[in-house]
Amino acid sequence: MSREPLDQSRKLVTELPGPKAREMRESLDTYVPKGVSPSMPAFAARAEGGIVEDVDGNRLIDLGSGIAVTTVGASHPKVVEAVQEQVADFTHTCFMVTPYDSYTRLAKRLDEVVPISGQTRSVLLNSGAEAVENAVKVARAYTGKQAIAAFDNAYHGRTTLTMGLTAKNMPYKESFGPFAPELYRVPGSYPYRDGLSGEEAAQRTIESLESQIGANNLAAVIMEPIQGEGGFIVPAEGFLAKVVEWCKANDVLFIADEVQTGFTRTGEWFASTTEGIEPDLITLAKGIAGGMPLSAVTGRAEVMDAVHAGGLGGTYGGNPVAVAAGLASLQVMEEEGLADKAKHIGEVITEHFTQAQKEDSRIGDIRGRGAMMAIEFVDPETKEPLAKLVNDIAVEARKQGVITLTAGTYGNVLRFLPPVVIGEDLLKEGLSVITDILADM
Ligand code: PLZ
Repeated sequence: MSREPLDQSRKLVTELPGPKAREMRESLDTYVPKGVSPSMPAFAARAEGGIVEDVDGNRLIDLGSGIAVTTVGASHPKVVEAVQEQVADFTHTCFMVTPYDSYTRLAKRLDEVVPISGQTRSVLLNSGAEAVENAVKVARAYTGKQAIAAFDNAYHGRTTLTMGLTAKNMPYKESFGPFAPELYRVPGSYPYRDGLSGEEAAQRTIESLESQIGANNLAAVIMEPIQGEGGFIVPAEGFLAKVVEWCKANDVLFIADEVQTGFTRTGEWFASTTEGIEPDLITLAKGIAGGMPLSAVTGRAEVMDAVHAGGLGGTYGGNPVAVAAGLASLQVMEEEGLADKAKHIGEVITEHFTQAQKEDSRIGDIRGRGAMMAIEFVDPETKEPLAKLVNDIAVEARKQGVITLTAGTYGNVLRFLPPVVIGEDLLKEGLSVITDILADM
């Protein structure tokens, strides 16, 4: 089935929300609980490359990729073809009942790209949170220990276990306790705010791990190599390597949560590579399958095999349609050199906001890596977080047809996660919309 390609330009033919979107929103508010609250004043009709077209015919610039998912674009032709073929063959058998080879082929492909030397094995699942849950199960089974340490500003999901690992209360945890036991939080590295070198921050982390948990009780340390929802916090150089070194010396596993940073997003297959670390387990999701729900835990074979037969699984885990999309997406990433494209996107965004920062000192920090960049807005005198400003910018940008995401423990971070296939002109236009709004505020 071939269709006209979606024009890669922004175009507003109605105000946002348009008349159809208004009606749909009314219906949404009737039938969908307010706990689920979409931010865009538009309803999607189609999406491709760097554009989402809405039901009223407006074309929006996508600077969010559905939260870092559509790295290869929302309907890459190769992914569409792979999905259509698979859907016609079979939609489901349950891998735990009647296996299919594509699952294994994807596991083999992950073995080739993850930054873990030696044989790895992968279990395929449905969501990022489910991957984190399973990594914790594996780590406990392997070490025979229970405690899991996560960091300040961490985000690992919304399920009962992963909420406990996630740092921020509103909106993720408020009124949902009690949380699972044996989850601990330790300070990490936030160079813009703590002013510590990687070495100093790691020392602080290690002291906390030793004094509050004890290596004898600690199964694993879990960390996002760049903290995502927490505000795209890039740890100071050397921080991660030091923490991983401590883990290895103390029989504690290190789990890299690369759900958001993975699959070329930061300019390498995985952010762990840039940090020079080798995790024992990696959690993967989002970019893995071009928008189909799929996740994975990939880890050293010896560690993964600590779990007894039947101990890992789930009805839909590694669904064949999602797996087909995964295989196709990884191929696209390689063929189209998306890691290099992501690096270039990082340069364009950095350049744009470095210019803007010269005129506007509320731009406190420009950080991130590759196609995962963020701006932290602060009061220039006090460094107080400017959450309202960020929210106002995001709301206005959305009205002007630019899909914009916020982040940060204090809500004062504007983050950019464009599809890595986005055209450069489109990206620059999206960024200009944002800096023009900023100049007016
Ligand atoms: N680990 C590092 O970034 C998901 C969440 C959006 P799921 N981040 C986006 C929201 O408000 O729910 C994420 C992540 C990291 C785990 C997860 C969880 O992945 O696929 O959303 O479960």
